[in-house]
Amino acid sequence: MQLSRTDEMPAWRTGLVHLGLGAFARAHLALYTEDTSDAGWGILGVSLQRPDQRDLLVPQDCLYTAVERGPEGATTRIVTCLTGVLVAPEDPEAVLAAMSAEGTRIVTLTITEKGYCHDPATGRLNLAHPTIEHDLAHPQTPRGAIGFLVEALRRRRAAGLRPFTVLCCDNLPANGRLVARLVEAFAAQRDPELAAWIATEARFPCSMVDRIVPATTPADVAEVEALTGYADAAPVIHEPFRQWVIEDRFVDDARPRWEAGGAQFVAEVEPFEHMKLRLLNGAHSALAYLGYLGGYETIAETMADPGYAGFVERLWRDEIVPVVPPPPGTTLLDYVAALEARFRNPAIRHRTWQIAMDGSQKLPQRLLGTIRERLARDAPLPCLALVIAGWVSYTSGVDEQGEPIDVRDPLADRLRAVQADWPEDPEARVRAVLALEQIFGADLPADGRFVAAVTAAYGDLRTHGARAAVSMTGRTAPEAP
Ligand code: CS2
Repeated sequence: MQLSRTDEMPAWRTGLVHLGLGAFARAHLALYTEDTSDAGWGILGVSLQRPDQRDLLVPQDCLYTAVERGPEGATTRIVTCLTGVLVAPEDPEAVLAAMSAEGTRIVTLTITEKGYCHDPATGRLNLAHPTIEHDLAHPQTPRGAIGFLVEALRRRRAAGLRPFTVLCCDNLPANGRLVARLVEAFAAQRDPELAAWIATEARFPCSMVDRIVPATTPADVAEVEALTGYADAAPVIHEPFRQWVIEDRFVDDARPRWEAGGAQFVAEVEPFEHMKLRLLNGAHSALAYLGYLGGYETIAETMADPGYAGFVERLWRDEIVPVVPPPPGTTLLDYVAALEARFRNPAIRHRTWQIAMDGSQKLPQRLLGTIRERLARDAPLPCLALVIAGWVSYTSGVDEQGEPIDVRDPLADRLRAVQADWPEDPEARVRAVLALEQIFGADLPADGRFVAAVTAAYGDLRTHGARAAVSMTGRTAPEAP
């Protein structure tokens, strides 16, 4: 049977435009919105690149199945709150019209780290980025999220409308403030008065989002039909856990009652975000690079290896937890115990290769902040150093068997080229990668303790291989023979 709308379903109207309609937003934002049962807050999804989501969703009336997979089994739910899907490159005007419509009060974003066209080390807008250059030269037909936001805000101002709230749902530090800075910097290039209006009238709340949502596979599609009896070309698969902590700062207080689904509205998101980015995402990236190099396909498989489970435990307990301040009402060791169970969930097949993507954009907020904290305390960081060494090794593009790795990263070519300059000299290779200031800033490459720790860890990886290096790193006492 085909999925199609029925009279019993709520008649959602667009109140929110979402840029970057991927599996994560459909399994997080959309479910929280569905839980409000407030039909005035339907979501119009926008794909900034490819037509795939639209092509799959529109023929089924923009309905889809959310499949919750826990260790004990799966439950399904039909999501109804999507009002349409637009494909920006095909019709940027339609996207701008929707964003500047009076009924649109919020624009949410999940465009991944690289979608912001910023310098990950400093958080500043990269004016030399091809998308930014294009959008400044052709502001009426933008390609990137920042260009769309600024043009839509300009149109709202020209039409005498209130601005929308921009709610960033990507894993970036102080994500609302970051986007505000980028939008204002871009707007200032176009019109300083517009930039000033945005700065005073618009709102960019910070938020911390959390739910593990692996990419949907053909096997998932087949399983959903077997479970539900419906043919759904675009289901999303997610874990039971979800969390959303949002700074309560919206234009005219216009927002859905997301607390109905358990979202927390707080004055200060930063402690929650630090905890999540550094403990969850930091460990995810660690398992992604070192697990991939060790020959593991998914996070759950990697965690099933006691060598890796012990490593990530030491990474959390000895190196990250001591330098992360706990958010109000949270015990970090409980948080970590819950994370371990989430990572072990065998029903979620989250590929190490998927998480390994775009490391150059992810490392700063996931790992380098923690590394700076430890260096400031002159504290050892063997596990963190091994993770960075794992990333260096991964981005060389060749695995431990000499097979090519499909490295997806905006800096992939650069990373490979830098390493290829030093075929016979591993230390020089590591130094050359760590010297990339857009990732490591100016401070880390100049810190002899950091460079020495990563170089030593890289040596261990090459000599012993990832599985053995992981098992031995960070143990205070050597293992009994
Ligand atoms: C993952 C995240 O792909 C990745 O880099 O670390 O998508 C992670 O699954 C989510 O942030 C969990 O909330």
